Amino acid sequence: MSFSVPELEDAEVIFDIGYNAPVSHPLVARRIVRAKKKGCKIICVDPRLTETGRIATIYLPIKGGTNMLFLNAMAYVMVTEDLVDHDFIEKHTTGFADYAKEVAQDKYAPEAVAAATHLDADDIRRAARLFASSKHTMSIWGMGITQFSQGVECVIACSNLSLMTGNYGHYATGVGPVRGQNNVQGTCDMGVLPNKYPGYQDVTDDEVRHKFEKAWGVSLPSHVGLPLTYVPDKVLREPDPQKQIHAYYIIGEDPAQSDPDLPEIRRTLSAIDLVIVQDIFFNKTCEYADVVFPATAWGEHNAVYSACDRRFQRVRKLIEPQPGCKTDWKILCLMATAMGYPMHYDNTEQIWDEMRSLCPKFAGASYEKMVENHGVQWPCTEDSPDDTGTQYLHEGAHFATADGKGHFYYYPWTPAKELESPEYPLSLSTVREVGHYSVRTMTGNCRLLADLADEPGYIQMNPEDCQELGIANGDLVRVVSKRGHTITRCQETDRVSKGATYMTYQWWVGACNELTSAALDPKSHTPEFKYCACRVEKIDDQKQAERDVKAQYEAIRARMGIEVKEV
Ligand SMILES: Nc1nc2c(c(=O)[nH]1)N[C@H]1C(S)=C(S)[C@@H](COP(=O)(O)OP(=O)(O)OC[C@H]3O[C@@H](n4cnc5c(=O)[nH]c(N)nc54)[C@H](O)[C@@H]3O)O[C@H]1N2
Ligand SMILES: Nc1nc2c(c(=O)[nH]1)N[C@H]1C(S)=C(S)[C@@H](COP(=O)(O)OP(=O)(O)OC[C@H]3O[C@@H](n4cnc5c(=O)[nH]c(N)nc54)[C@H](O)[C@@H]3O)O[C@H]1N2
Ligand SMILES: [Mo]
Repeated sequence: MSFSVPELEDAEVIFDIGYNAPVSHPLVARRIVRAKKKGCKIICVDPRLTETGRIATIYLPIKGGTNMLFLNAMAYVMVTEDLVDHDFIEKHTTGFADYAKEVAQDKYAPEAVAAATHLDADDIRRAARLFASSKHTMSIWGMGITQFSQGVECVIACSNLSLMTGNYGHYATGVGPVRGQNNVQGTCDMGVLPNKYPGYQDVTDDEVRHKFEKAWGVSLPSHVGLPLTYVPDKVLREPDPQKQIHAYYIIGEDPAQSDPDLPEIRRTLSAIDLVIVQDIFFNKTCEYADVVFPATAWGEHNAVYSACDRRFQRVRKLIEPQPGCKTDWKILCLMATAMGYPMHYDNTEQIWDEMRSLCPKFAGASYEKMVENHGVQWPCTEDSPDDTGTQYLHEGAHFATADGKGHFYYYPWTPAKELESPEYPLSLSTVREVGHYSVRTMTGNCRLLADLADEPGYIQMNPEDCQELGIANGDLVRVVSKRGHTITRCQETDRVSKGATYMTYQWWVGACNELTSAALDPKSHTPEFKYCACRVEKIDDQKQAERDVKAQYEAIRARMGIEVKEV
């Protein structure tokens, strides 16, 4: 994220695309509301009418899977109506002329993309003019941009709009990919990526590799590792025994619930020789585990989390953990030691300081500074007290590229990999809901939250589709895709368009990942969770279906060792 979350309150225009802050990040949502109260204009682009869409100045109910067409149409208007910042483009960017020529093609005129994007051409023109009208336009996006086979290219297309209008490099402007979990930014910062060491240093860079080899007294491979989403392929389809995966050590992840195409994930987990799961609960993946390591949860250990705006924050231990549980770092030390590499640290600060000594971007972010300054935002390169970190990136529009400039790249639209067909006539997008968290280990056993929403979840459908299928609000329905099927409850709502359906991926019984496709973005290797084709079937015997759901739910809970108390 180039800016800091609090800056959103001083935005003049917020461009919100594929991101549902009121559900996913209520604290960010509050900043958006405060900005609006101060006069900020909001553009919201989402196929479903979200609460942000409801308070938006311009709400654009885009047809799912057409982000790039829309973004190129926005660029078309900016270029052809000459709304761009020529001075900024000349001083701080490269590649604009070629890019402008591409996006100015007739096929990107709002009138030309209106049919495919389901948008009104005038609304697109109004949105482009509003975006370009301010130097405090802040863009925020989420999974509605990234969870597509064309995710990365759409991120770049969003960035182009900010570059073209001079919306980079000063206070309350720039781009905000709003990240997922409290510490997903931290996992990337700390090198939990197949191509990076901590601090975004390349594993293919010899100098960097030698630095880590020297610090750890080991030799390290010079090739890029495998992304998570390639595991099924390397277990089920890899002919070369040297390249097959035989062991899978899973820390704080529940692929048997959160990965796409669960029937294939189950085949994968069953076929691997060794599965180790390290978690704070017995999750669905634990059913396939040979070994389970019980770890401590937040509040039971000291830690540092990075927020999505690059902010390291200290988190402290409040209570003693359950007997038998160890912190994640202690379990890792014991594993390393057992495997022949004695690893010892006295506390988390020692680990943190070692990391700082190896990562120039984070070198100055000491525990002390984090406490004094309510967190430290990287880059923070100097140990001296003067360097308190970086609130926003690219100050003065100096970019972190070799030539210091922002580069324009043009991409044509590529549709989602699986589209509606006569057999599967509806599109399925999978999203989040406010009362439950990802794989639901952390929220599923709380009665208050269960009162808000419970198994088997629901599928949001347009009233016209419900009527055509003879399904009423609240009915149990069967949802089927090429990969599998699941059972869930119909939620009739005119917030979604005809032909489009939405499920949340929080449910164990109504698990939408039985249906989703493992089509990946070639650059980020992120699955296309936001688009596949499905069909919804009416269930005639509702009473039997209710009994089946209850039985399935109880069986899963029993396997997970959850005591079911009737109240
Ligand atoms: N309560 C709660 N909060 C959470 C989570 C949770 O499980 N529960 N999960 C956390 C995690 S891991 C993450 S990554 C974040 C994610 O937070 P968000 O990015 O907000 O997540 P989603 O709800 O998956 O998707 C956002 C929006 O994209 C829209 N969308 C779908 N298809 C398209 C499309 O083609 N174009 C456009 N423009 N939009 C589209 C959806 O309608 C949805 O409103 O939330 C985090 N916060
Ligand atoms: N269909 C569909 N699927 C999706 C998505 C979608 O939009 N649609 N979104 C995707 C996204 S963005 C994400 S991030 C993933 C999330 O999916 P996951 O990462 O699988 O789910 P989480 O619930 O975030 O947590 C994973 C596990 O971490 C455990 N855990 C929590 N704290 C700790 C800890 O301190 N230590 C250890 N060792 N374990 C801990 C939890 O109990 C849980 O079992 O799902 C993805 N899957
Ligand atoms: Mo996420």
